[in-house]
Amino acid sequence: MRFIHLADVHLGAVPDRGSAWSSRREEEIWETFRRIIAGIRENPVDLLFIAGDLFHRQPLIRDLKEVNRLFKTIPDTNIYIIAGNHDYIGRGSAYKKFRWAENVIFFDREEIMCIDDDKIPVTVYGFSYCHQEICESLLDGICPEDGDGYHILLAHGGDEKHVPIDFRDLMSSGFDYVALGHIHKPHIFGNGEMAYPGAPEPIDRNDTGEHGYIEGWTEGDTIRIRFVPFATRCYDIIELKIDEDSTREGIEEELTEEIARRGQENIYRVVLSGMRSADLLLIPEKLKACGNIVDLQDESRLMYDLESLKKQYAGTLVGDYIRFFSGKISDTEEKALFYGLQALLSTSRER
Ligand SMILES: [Mn+2]
Repeated sequence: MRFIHLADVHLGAVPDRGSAWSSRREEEIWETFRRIIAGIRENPVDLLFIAGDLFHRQPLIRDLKEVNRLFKTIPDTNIYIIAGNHDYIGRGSAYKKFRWAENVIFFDREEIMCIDDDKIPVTVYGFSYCHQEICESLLDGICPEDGDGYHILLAHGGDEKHVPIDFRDLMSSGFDYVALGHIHKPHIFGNGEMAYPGAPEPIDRNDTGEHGYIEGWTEGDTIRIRFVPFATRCYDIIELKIDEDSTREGIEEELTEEIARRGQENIYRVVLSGMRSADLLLIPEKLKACGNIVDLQDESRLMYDLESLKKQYAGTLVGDYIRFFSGKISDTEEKALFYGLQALLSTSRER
């Protein structure tokens, strides 16, 4: 038996709204989903699990028609779907009256149901969201029913407002596999008894690292899984260290090279750190043009000539402040000194 476990596809999401790559990313989320289905068409699996948030928001009928059309192209795969907190089955939800293809099993209730597969000895358990939040620990004390075959649970959540989960309990609850959804970062528990596949494509700037899906198969009595990286691009953080010799052109060049090295297609958050001299003038727009940069954070501190400042500001608060830190100081104290100076000097200048 082989299966694929997906979650948090978030079809319809528009990542980094307002940026140059935003609409392309919207398409890529759909394309990656289509690529996964195409992969199943070429190399069929018995089961496909979609553990919630297939859609970023309430799906329209036409969205359901499109995924259903894709599901029809893999008739040998039974597809089990639960709705998550983003695509919950709210009042008037298109999910309610939709007629799925024969190979699709949609859990339409906010209570745990269990369904025996019609082809292979597998029982699938699951529940959907009918509300945006479920604060109740719906999974506490859950265990599989008696019966042969594999018992697989689909569940969406794991935080305070979305079905709090005691992961240790759930892992040892007796299911052969627990297919989770909701957390966008992939995570495999224990020896693979339970996993979050994460979002197949990262949805926002916090979804750093690899993204893809989980592939599973049976070996005798046990289920084995592996994470399959599949995303078109990733979010990454670049830290640029600045020192007193840094120049604007040098920093831009360094950033351009680093982006080329890590992947031009990826989307970056850039953090500037270190000490910069007073004559370094950075142009944020120029730095942002070095690649797909969603955020530029300047945490660098101005380098001060303490001796001359001390003389210049003798007898004032600034002078006293520098004197307070004189002698040997720790890294933290040095930070405090420079941050404090930056604040004091900028306010004294404003006056
Ligand atoms: Mn979710």
